[in-house]
Amino acid sequence: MFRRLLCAAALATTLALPAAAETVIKAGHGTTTGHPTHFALVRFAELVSEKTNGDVKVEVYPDRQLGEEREMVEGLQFGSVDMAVVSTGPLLAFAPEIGIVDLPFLFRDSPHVYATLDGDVGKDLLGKFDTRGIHGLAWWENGWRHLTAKKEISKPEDLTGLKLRTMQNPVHMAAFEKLGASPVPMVWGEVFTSLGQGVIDAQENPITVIYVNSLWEVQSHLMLTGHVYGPHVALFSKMKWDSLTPEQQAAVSEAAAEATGFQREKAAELEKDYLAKLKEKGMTVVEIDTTSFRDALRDLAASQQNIDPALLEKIQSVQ
Ligand code: EAX
Repeated sequence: MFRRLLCAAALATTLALPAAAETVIKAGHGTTTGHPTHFALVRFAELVSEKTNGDVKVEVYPDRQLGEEREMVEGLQFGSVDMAVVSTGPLLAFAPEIGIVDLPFLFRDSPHVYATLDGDVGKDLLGKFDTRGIHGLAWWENGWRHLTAKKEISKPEDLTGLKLRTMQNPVHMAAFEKLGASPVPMVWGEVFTSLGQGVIDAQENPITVIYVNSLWEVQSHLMLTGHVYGPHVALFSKMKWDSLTPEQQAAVSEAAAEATGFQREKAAELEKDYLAKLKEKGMTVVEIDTTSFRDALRDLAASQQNIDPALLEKIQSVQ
């Protein structure tokens, strides 16, 4: 009798259903492993694994391994990329309404940014992606964008005729044209070489992006303009999202929300550290009175067809 029981138990084990097939999420971003977004995605992956008891695994692909930012977003629509964390550069092509966050000098400070993006304004904007095959997950942080060049720029006149690389973002292009520069829209992967070859003279990005991409080697001056707050939007393929169980969707959403707070703290910590390092690398760092830039851009919003005046007023009134 005992032998028969043992055999039955052994048979049952071999016939036991294999563990549920692991779900894999391929997540890409366009900057290096030293950027706060990479730390956030690694933390997000840990949280997703914990919250799904290992059933869902996030694979992180930095450095544009899954393509330039726009290619990654297209990949979300086709299903070749499951998650991408990107700047707003390419996003206006997918959800024009997002352009409002690109307005220079829109946000007063980081608390104003977080109160806006973590409230119904941010949730509504993320919802704009739903009809475009994309699920908006969270507002992570690229950082406050500053100007770099091969000379000091302290007023708009200093930008006259300067070939300034912008993201492929009509709001940024219009802003720098208004300031007197010649905007050159360009994917991020070409910027370092183009600066080195003199194809472009200047660019603008957060301190973390400037440092982790060694821009001190091709730009001598960093002007702390903080002219735009740059989000890194965490986006999910709708195809992939719909293939998850409700429990897995809840786990992914919770993990993204927890990683948001982690990422913003990491961004602030790294920005301080990297600014000191840029000075050590010999960059001339200039504090800028941005009044003349703000004055020159006063009527920019009215000139942009995708900017909803009511939403602009709502954002400006957020406390
Ligand atoms: O996402 O294109 C840009 O200037 C972005 O800030 C950069 O790729 C990091």
